[in-house]
Order: sequence, then C-alpha cells, then structure tokens
Amino acid sequence: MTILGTRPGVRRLRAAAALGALACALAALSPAAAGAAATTSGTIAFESNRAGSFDIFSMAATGGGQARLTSDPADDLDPAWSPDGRRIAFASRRGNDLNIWVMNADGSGQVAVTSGPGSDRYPTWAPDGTRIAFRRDTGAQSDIWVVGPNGVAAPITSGALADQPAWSPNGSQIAFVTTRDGNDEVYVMNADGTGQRNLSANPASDRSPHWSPDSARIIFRSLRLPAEGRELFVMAPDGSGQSAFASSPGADRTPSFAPDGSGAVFATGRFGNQDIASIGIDGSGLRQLTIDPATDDEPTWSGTAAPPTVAAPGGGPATVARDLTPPKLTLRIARRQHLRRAVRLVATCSERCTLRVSASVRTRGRRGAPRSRVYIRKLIAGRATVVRVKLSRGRLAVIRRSLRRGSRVSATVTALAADAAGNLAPRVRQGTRLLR
Ligand SMILES: [Ca+2]
Ligand SMILES: [Ca+2]
Ligand SMILES: [Ca+2]
Ligand SMILES: [Ca+2]
Repeated sequence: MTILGTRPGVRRLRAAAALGALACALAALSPAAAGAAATTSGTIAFESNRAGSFDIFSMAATGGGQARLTSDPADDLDPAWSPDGRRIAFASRRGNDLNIWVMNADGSGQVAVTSGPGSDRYPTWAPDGTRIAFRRDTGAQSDIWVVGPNGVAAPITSGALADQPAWSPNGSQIAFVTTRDGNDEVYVMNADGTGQRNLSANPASDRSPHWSPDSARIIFRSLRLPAEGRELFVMAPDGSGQSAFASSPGADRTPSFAPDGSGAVFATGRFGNQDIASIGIDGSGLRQLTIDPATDDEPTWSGTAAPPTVAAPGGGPATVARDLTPPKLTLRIARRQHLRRAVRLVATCSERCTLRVSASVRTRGRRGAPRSRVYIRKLIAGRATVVRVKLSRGRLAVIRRSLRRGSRVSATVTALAADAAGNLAPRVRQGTRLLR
C-alpha cells in the first residue's frame, strides 16, 4: 500500500477543509481497556534490519529514544542485557563467523568473547554477570556452552541438539530448546547441564523460553493453536499450568519478561510487518513500541539499564520516555470518494505525529483484507493532511461494482500516532465510515 501525494497545494487544502466539513469525525476511542498493561519503565534492546543489515538498537519501554548501537555491515543479533544493565551481549556474524560479542549499553567497547569454528548465538547471562551461556552449532552438534571471564568456553551439554538457552535469574537452571524428541520442545536443566527434562511436551513447535524475574514462570512461543499461528504461552518451571496469554491472527514470537514481571515484550506480525510490542501478563494492554516498516525482532527488557538519551530537535533536552497521552489525532474519510485509485482521508494531529495507517474496505458486509503494508507519514502539528490509501486494481473493481449496484461500501481506517522522540501512543485510533 502506498500513500499517494501529500503535497496539498492551497487548492487541495481548501478541498480538504471542505471534505472535513462534509465528513463526520471518526469514532472516538473507547476509554482504556480493563486489565493491567505491562510497565513502561526500563530499557528494551532489540534487533532490526532497518539500516540494511541487522543491528542492535535500544529504546525506552514507550518506544521513545530509539538508538542504533551497532553499525557493522554484518548481522548483529540476539541482544541480552547483563544483570546490572550496563552491558549487552549479542551474536555477530563479523568475519563471516557467528560469535558472541559484548558491548557497553551505549554501544561502545564492542569486543568478541568467543571465536573459532561453530555458529554461536543466543547469549544469556548468569545472574552474577561473569559468565554467558550460548548455543554453539558446529553442523554436527548443537550444544549449550558457557564462556567465563577468562574467555575460555566449554560445553555443558553433549549431543543435546540444543538451542536458545535462557539462564534463570536465580542462577540454578537453564531453559533451552531441543529437537531431540522430534519437534521443538522447551527443556530445563541444572546450570551444570545435568537433570535435563522436557517441560513443554507438546507435538507442536515450542521455542524461545524466557524466565520471569522471580524464576517462578517461563514464557515461550508455541504453534499448538494451529488457527492462530505463533502464540505466547506461560508455564511453571516444572511444565505445569501451560496457557496462552497472547494470541492473535498475527504471529507472536520471541517473548521476554518485563523487569517487574508485569508483562512481556515480544515481536509480532500483528501490525502488518514485524514490530516490537508489550502486553500485560494477563493478555491485556497490548502496546506497539516500534513503527518502522523493517523487521524488528528479539526484544529483551532491562530494569536497571540507563534510559536512552537523545537530543531534542533544536538541541534542548528530549523527554525520551514519555508515557504518551495520545496526541489528538483526527481522521476523516471523505464522504465523496471518486475511488479512482484510493480511499481519501484527511488527518490532523495536535502535535508532530508519525502516523501509521492501514485500511480495509467492506462491501455488502464482506470485509476486504486489511491492507498489510504500512504507511508511515509524518504529520505537522495542527495541519490537515490529505492521505490517500491506495487499493489494488482488483479491489477497486469490486468496490465500483458494488457501488453501481447500490450496495453499501464502508472503509475502516486505523492509525497510530507517535511524538517526536518516538514514544508511541498506547492505543490506535480507528474509524469506519460509509463511502456510500
Ligand atoms: Ca549490523
Ligand atoms: Ca564462531
Ligand atoms: Ca513441542
Ligand atoms: Ca517493523
């Protein structure tokens, strides 16, 4: 989907104003949903390919202050906060070999801590901050290794077909993924590699385990609900009480607990491309945190890392972690649509906004597939901007036929606003309007 011309000349602005007068404002948001959202404090690291290769980024838990921490042309993946929040371990393919690296939380001091043959990924810190467990895949074997402060790495499993280790915050156990039983299962073992046992025990794929801060719960993603795709589950560390806490038609993956246990941050396809979102541990309070059209993945949340800082436009101090009151965003769908190529909207924001728009058009009660590509538009405070949501030729033909037959045609538009620091409004604005 593409947003067409936005340079509204004076005439178009007048036309927009006229359209605005004709069109009724879209439905206002309902008040905050019941239930507990995840905290908005702390700092989140994640990977994104928005600058070409994958890099590690950090941001406030409101989405504000997004900072790029690595800039190597090789892929940088799998960030993991040290327990004190001062360093980030990650995997990097520099030199065409995957190894574990460590850097300071601001991206300085990047140094490899493993080397040599084998693809090393998924670092996870021991709670004392001196050792890092990771997966080493040599092609013949895939096991969990631990590298200590002296730089010496040693395996703690043998022939385990193991992947994605996660060290419990109390230090006693490491959860991991293995295919030894014919499908992906979440296992747990003692931190020395003994006592391995299957926790998930389900024929569907179960991956990406991560511990709650009190080591009393493990979240993971499972494909066991085939109609839903990848969904987030929680269970006790003995495998009991497995239940889904986040599910939607869009795939949810790579969950990580909030530092206070109030919820989780995860990667999701719910918003048209892969983005980072947070959600309360009871499944309420979904909040989108990234709006970039690139792939954003593998988020991890620290309660002790220093919050990100960015300079405000103009040089003043930026309010980076703002629990944003949604800017007053008005969306109108023009009543008289010519429907040559697009549904025409008029958007006005009370402050500088980054706007993501998606739309679906329903004919005779049949909903068209919501547009999955993302429009990113920057709106200037208070200025009405015409936005055209382009539709496919086939979709337009169907809509025109419906209109000729006198059928009802309605458009639903969803928009999310962000402030200048990148904090995203906690909820979207959505409205539906009859085109005829
Ligand atoms: Ca990179
Ligand atoms: Ca290597
Ligand atoms: Ca399984
Ligand atoms: Ca994205």
